Amino acid sequence: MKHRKSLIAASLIAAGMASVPLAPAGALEIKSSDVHPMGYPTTDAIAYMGELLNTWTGGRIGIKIFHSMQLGGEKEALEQVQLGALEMTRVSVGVVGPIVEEFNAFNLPYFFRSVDHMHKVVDGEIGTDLLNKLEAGGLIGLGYMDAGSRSFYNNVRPIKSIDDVKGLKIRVMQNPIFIEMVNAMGGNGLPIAFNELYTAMQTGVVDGAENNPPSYESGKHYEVARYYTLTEHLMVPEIFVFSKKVWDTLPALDQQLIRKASALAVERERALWAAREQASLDKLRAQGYEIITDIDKTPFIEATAPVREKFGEKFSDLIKRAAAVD
Ligand code: GTR
Repeated sequence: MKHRKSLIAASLIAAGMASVPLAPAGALEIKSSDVHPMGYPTTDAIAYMGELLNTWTGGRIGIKIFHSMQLGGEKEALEQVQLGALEMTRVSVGVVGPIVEEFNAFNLPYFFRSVDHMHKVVDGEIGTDLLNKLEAGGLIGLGYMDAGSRSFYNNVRPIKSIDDVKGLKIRVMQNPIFIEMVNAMGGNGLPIAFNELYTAMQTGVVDGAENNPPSYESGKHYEVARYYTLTEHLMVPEIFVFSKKVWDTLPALDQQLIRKASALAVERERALWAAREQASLDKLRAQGYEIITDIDKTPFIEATAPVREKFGEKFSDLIKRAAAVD
């Protein structure tokens, strides 16, 4: 009897095991982080990339997205990817300067002439060269995404001219260029991680920050910094990168599939971006937020000339090449 019972148990276990699908050989779950929630152009594009990989490989490769700052800020995420603890992350080029210094050209205020100019630079030789340089820093650059232009918001006063920036404590991304940029305009730039920003504004550690309309809207920053002025002083692209440590262990075919899916994710993000930028502005206006658009940018451009000179000096050739792209 005892013997029979254990036989049944054994066969049940065997049956149970047979019904659990075994992970296909060479299965790869790509963990990818983003500070934005799902439903944002960048996270949606990475989710789309995951769907493509899933379909192409019959479920062998997939992407699990750690969104909404679950893994902290962008600096930490990049470190995790360099170590190979995380396979992928999508970050702003704003925090990539310490890894490949030339990226800082894209972080200079009023650097790109237009979205079209930015696309031509990042999609051309310059953009590709810079992505390739990431390899020495332990990262595989997979592509650029759009993030529009960044503008000021704060809770003290509407910025109607550069004089209104005077004395404002403005949060910036963790890069000295942005601190000096705000200081050059008369404000006080303070580097704070994105995941700490809302509280920093709420508690008055800073008076405001600067970002594109979708981030301002999606992060509900308007709740604690109601005055938004389209100074459009930065046009910082975003990138998504893969851990070189993990990449080097992948078969060439998987690398190709990831590259192919990345290119399609870029296309998807750019289409989503254009629509989202407009939708965010519409939503804010509908909620009664006044967005100042008729601002004279010339004093802002002039005030930041020393920042472009100081930080651009080291890569003046690259800057000339980018300026010549049309
Ligand atoms: C957003 C960007 C994020 C992050 C954030 C910030 O526009 O999409 O990657 O860089 O700005 O200000 O930290």
